[in-house]
Amino acid sequence: MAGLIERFSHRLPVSPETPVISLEEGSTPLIPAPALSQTIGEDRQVYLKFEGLNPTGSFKDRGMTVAVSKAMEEGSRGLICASTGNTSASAAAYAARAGVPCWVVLPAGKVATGKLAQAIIHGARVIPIDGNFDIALQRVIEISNSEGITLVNSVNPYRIEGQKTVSFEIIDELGHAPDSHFLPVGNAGNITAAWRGYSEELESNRIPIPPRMMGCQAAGSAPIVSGSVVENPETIATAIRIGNPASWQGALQAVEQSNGTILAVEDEEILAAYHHLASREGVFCEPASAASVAGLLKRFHAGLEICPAGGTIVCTLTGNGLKDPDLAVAGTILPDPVDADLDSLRKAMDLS
Ligand code: AN7
Repeated sequence: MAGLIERFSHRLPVSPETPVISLEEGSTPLIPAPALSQTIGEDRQVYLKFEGLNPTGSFKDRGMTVAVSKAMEEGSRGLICASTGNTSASAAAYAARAGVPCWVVLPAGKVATGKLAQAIIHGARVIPIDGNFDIALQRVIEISNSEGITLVNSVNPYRIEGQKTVSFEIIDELGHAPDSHFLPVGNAGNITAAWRGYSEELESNRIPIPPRMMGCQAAGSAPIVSGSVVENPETIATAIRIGNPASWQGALQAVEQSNGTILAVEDEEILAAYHHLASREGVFCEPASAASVAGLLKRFHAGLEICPAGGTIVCTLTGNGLKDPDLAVAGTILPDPVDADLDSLRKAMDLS
């Protein structure tokens, strides 16, 4: 399958002169979630848009291919971003592909191991800071302006353009828009982008009504829910540990125009959804991604409206579970090795 720019060139700000920097991103599966659908009941179908199957393991690649291609077209001398991890992994990979340097500024000690490994192996200059994502973002905005290095956080408009394509794919695959779309919210670029995609489909009469946009923030990092900046955001879902989202207005617009909402989910609810997805649906996403499913289940259990009977719900799973292996194995104890003979193995299998 071709990359996004090739597939959607007529709907992206590119021209034949744009050098395409692609890793064949997008075209991710829309996986039915039978166990979740059964829980929700009333013949409602839940689908998981598994963005963790993008080339670097997260949805960020959709925006990155457009941002980096445009940067190359403009003759950029390098890329910079602040990141809770996934943006840095994606930026590092596309910078390697484009052959330009990449600097990533990260909150020290708060980035999942897999993401850090990616940034390093792709050759980015990794700079951990004593400060959170929000401070890192302020700094890279200042430095990119003064040094003429391209900022590839989602404040770069090309990131949002690339990420809007997720909505095109969902509509193509379902043959219609879902009734509700749940997704995790951190810096709020993704909800802004997905809403732009649906809005464009609405304007061009490809769908009659768009879905309700249901953004899910971690309770300890839920500035849009509380209506004020969170100075010291906390959550186990480090990807969305963000207290002052850059696309705050975009998120508000998405929920206002779509009659949706932004809700907060507790870390325990995120972890429950994370384990449910892995053990019941066979889908291993990272904790932040499970916030979408946590939000769906929270509203369902609270008796709040989620989607009409017989309707369709899409939950975006933004990143791959392998990004955060430490969390996956935390709290488990690996059994001691047993002898390699069949009897010992049978015994270890606990077959009675
Ligand atoms: C797995 O990498 O902000 O609301 O610096 O990695 O568009 O910010 C990551 C965000 C959801 C939130 N799920 O998306 C970064 C970064 C995962 C993420 C989000 C992120 P936005």
